[in-house]
Amino acid sequence: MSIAKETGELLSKLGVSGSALSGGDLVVRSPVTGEEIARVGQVSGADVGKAIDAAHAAFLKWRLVPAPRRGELVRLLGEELRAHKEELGRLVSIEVGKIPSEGLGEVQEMIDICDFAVGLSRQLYGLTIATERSGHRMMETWHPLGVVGVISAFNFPVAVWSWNAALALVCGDSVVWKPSEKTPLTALACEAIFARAVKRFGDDAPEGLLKVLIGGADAGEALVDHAKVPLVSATGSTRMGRAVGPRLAGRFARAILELGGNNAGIVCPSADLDMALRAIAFGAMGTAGQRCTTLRRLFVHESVYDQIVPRLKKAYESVSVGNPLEGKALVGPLIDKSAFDNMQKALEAAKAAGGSVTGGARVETDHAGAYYVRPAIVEMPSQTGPVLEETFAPILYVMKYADFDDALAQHNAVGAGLSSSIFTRDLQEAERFLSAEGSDCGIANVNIGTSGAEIGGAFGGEKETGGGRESGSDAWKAYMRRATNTINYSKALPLAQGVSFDI
Ligand code: UN1
Repeated sequence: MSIAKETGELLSKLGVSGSALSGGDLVVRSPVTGEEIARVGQVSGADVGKAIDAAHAAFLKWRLVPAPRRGELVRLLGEELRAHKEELGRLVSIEVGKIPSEGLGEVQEMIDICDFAVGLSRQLYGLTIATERSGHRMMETWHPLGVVGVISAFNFPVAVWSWNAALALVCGDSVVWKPSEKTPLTALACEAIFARAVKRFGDDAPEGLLKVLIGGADAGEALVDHAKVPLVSATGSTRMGRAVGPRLAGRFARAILELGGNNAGIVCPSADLDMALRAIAFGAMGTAGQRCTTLRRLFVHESVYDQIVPRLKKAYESVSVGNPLEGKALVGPLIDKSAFDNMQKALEAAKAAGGSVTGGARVETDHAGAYYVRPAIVEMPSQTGPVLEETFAPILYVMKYADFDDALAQHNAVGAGLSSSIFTRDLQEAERFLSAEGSDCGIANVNIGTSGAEIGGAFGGEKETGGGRESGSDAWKAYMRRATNTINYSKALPLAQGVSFDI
């Protein structure tokens, strides 16, 4: 069966009508073969305003539905995702080129955040705070915020939406989602799955709780600039964040920015090298290097360099690269030609800076429009040139270090600050890496890789990664507004700070 035909069948099973897949002007291709799999329609500027108005009207009703009842909708969404995990996971593999376990893993991440949000729907706690005045009580209340705009990237086309949507919905918000132009089909599938959950939920789910905007940058800009959108959660490049952040700040809207990563690991003298090898291989080559958490830089202590780097090179030479829909490849395709070109440019620049490259060549297939590459490992004399930038492709830069403090300084000496790892069995090194003078990233791990975070923790990073936090822990607070309430149940009116004002 052709990929286009299979895509149509999967989408029909998921509830997307065939008519949505043809006749539009956005051409959708599968990176697996480069072939066209659909043509979908795109929104115009006026459509964006209408969608936001509808979502705002939905918000006005939804905010009055008790939070645990809102949680019931997300519970149903989780059930629908469980029931359609196979189809949606396969569609992710078709549209993004992920290997089957990663396509399914992405859907599992959606199910997990739904479970998390259902529990959260009964735990949107505020504090009761000691007041300095007698006969008074002070507390805080968390209220729904409004329409939440979600802008997502191609590489996690459905999970990142679900982190935002599951939290926003239990928090009493509605959602307007602008997925990547490269992945509209998985977004349409999510819209249909959500509609099923809404139908089962019943009448108190207002129409317009979720609006999906298939369109280009102009649709994203209209969402970012709209006065009725108090929060935009945007995932993508640092370049995109530099455009979005100031526009949101200009109208005092909130931003959750989850931007580029240039994640590093440090392999210390006491590291369990077998474990480190596996973690590095998955972190650097998994998802063909197209995770924002992908391991891109590795600092290896000189005493273990010759033990681990040759083994890593072997793993790079032998890892199976190929069609993720057939067979057992561990590395699928790059998303498109421009990703391939950027990878080649970075490798050229690395060579010019004295790097020694293993891998990186195109893996030829029968499909001229598909871009498979051998992951590249590059031994660098120092951290310069392309090592300082995120290239969204499977390139791992390896550098030797002698002094732990120096490795730590190098580790932190890049613009991005998303994820980081240390491989050590030395307690002092591990704790220093996690301490205030250690890794400056939003995620810092010991003896596991940089990628593949669980949903229970807050996800995001510092510096040029944008500072936002999504998913677990108390990330929900960004999706609500906090009111501090002081109640006087006395018969007097004492003023705070001992001020007297007797009229
Ligand atoms: C992303 O690449 O934008 O930690 C998200 C991970 C995944 C999420 C990645 N749970 O790698």
